[in-house]
Amino acid sequence: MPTLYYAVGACSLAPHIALEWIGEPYEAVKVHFGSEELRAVNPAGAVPTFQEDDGWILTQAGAILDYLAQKHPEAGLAGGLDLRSRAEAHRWSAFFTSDFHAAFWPIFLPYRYTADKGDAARAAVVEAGHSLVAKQLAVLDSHLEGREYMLDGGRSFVDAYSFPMLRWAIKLLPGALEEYPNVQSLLDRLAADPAVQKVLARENGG
Ligand SMILES: N[C@@H](CCC(=O)N[C@@H](CS)C(=O)NCC(=O)O)C(=O)O
Repeated sequence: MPTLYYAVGACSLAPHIALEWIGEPYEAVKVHFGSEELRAVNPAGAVPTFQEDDGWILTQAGAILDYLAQKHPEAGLAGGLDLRSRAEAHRWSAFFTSDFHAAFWPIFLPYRYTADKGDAARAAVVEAGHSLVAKQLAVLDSHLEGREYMLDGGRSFVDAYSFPMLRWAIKLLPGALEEYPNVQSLLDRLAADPAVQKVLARENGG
């Protein structure tokens, strides 16, 4: 059975949601970052890691999401099929990988961004992370004006990709999503989805 290795609440939540939307059998295995079990399938020790039933392994959230959407066209998660729709899907997938996800690193791992071990230096890095996240939320909010989902034509794998990061933002950003009503609406829409709720309950041991 296809297997997703995930960590609770991490970016692996995105392919976890996509698998649930697709509705075909899969196994979800909870792992810890860098654990021996995880490194046996992905030497980077990171999630998400996806394994097909013939043993083939795919890493990188954007690649896994795109692969799942292409593998299951019947689920309608790929967005449109014309050249520009494909480009839009890649554009926003890249945004979540490179711009939005990366904006959280200084908040999650401030010690990687300063050699100064003091609390003030650490707090300054975290604050810089908050600004980075806010910048990306403004981009997202403007894109979502007048839209229900990230891509034309309804729900797609890109919306699944947004979900873990929007949860991080609402928890970590001073002011949460107050200044980003369109982003808040997307988060609310996804949080109300029964498949999303099922995955959250599973990840949290429910
Ligand atoms: N570029 C990778 C990043 C994966 C990543 O860094 N995942 C985090 C969780 S959100 C992780 O596993 N961190 C643990 C580590 O790198 O040791 C992707 O998009 O899949």
